[in-house]
Amino acid sequence: MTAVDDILASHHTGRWFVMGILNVTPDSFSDGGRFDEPKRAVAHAQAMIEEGADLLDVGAESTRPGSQRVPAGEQISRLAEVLPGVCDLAGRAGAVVSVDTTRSAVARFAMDCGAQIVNDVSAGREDADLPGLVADRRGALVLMHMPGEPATMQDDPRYDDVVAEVRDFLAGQLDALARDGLPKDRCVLDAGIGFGKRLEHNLALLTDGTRALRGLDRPVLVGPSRKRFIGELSAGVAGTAPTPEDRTGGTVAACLAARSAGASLFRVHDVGAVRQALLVADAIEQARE
Ligand code: HH2
Repeated sequence: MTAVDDILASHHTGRWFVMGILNVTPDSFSDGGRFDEPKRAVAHAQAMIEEGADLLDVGAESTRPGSQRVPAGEQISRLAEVLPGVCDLAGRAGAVVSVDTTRSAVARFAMDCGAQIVNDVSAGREDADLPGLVADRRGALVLMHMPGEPATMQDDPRYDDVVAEVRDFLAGQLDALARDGLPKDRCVLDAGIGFGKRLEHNLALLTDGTRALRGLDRPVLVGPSRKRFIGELSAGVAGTAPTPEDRTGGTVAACLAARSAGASLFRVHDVGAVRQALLVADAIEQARE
């Protein structure tokens, strides 16, 4: 049984949670078009729960590099056929549902269906009504670092000190949202792997970035799942870069590295593999104590 308050306390308790990704989109980089048919989406949610997902993150807008924005009304109509069923089966299984959106209208619809977390890749910058909504519902908000917009973020990402800049940005957003009525203790932080980042930025953020965000006294979420940096690192093994579906090993490695640096939420496509890896890593750690 997973409760939002357990997730919000995970940086103190040491518990971790696997968040399964469900994209009801035609164009997501890994699973686009696979789950935009409602029956298949709900069946996939069920499969991820059986693999041990503690949370399900349902999104109706791709934010992959170069993607175009999806209006709130279109996001709601994509979610309408899927979310009630997903919330129902998550509720019966003791899992929490989050909605991957930057728009308060979409978040309100999802929370009316039973979602308790809003995963906002704009970290509260896009919709001034979002913090108040999350506060009123006693939900949680994931604040993610992204420079600019998905359409342009990979054009030429540059940082003097990526870890410090991401930490300072998220610390500033925590303060800004607190002024707008959302207490810091309702927030989770995410460095935004693959969002306006080059390979070296992603690598630094998984460990040093996680430690820096932990320094802000909030739980840390990482989302390396099947992303391009894994393909870049393993290109050449079989002559070509692996497709997103063939990046499970790299996803597991990235999650374990982030776990050792203190991350407690893992947003992934491959729920069973990541959960198994985290359980084994825990057992190895306990055997040493
Ligand atoms: N990554 C994606 C989407 N949402 N949210 C958080 N908090 N962190 C992430 O790293 C993150 C996210 C992109 O991955 P995916 O949902 O698989 O693809 P797409 O955006 O193409 O739908």
